[in-house]
Amino acid sequence: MIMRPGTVYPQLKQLKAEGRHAFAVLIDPDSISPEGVKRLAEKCNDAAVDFIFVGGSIMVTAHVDQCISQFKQESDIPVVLFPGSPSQVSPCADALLYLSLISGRNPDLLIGQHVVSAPSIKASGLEVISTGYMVIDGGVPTTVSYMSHSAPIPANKPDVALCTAWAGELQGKHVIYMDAGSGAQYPISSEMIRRVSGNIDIPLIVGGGIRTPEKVYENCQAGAQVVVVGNAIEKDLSLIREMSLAAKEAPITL
Ligand code: 1GP
Repeated sequence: MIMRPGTVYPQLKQLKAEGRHAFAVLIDPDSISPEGVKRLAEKCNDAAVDFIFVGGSIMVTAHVDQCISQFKQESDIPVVLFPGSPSQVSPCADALLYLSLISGRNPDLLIGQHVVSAPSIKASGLEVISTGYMVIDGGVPTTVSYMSHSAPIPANKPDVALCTAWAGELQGKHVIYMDAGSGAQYPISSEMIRRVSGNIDIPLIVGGGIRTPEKVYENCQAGAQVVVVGNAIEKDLSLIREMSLAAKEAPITL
């Protein structure tokens, strides 16, 4: 079985090495129409968005394939799967975030579902990016915390976040993804992002509850390599341009 040579992870590593920042738009295939995908692709192309993340909690595989294929007809932006369950693996994407919920204590989300999905991932040939996934308390219960019976890391405990990220790094994860959860009331604090990013050698992805270009800038300034926004863009496509620009204009963080 031949795994596709990666193009996404080298880009993430380069961002980290050069202290630069990128912007990703999260699409939930269940809540976008075919016309919506086309409109979104145009906006993302115009705004030079760096990555498209595709994920959702209850996605149906047929939608995922269709949505990605359609996006790819309109755009060359790399599409990265951010799956909520093993059924969401699509060979149409460019890469897959292979998530282990390292902030939780549920063996199923640390290794169980990985065993179940391994054959289809191998067969897909996707670029696989081993990801330490950390849920941070964003003020409202998240789907992932509910489904996994795992408490998120408290928002005011940057040291717990750092130790968790370190553990992920020591286990050989390629990236750390800190997520306050879709629609979080409070996005992750700059203090926590700075603490984690400044002390790990692997790229850091941050998302959840980010609603303004200023917040995107702030998160990048604190050291996030990639900032991900979903909900806010679903409501207002015009945010894409300013948010993408904010990530690119943020100062270099080494
Ligand atoms: C990606 O879960 C986030 O990490 C997306 O969150 O939908 O709140 O932007 P929003």
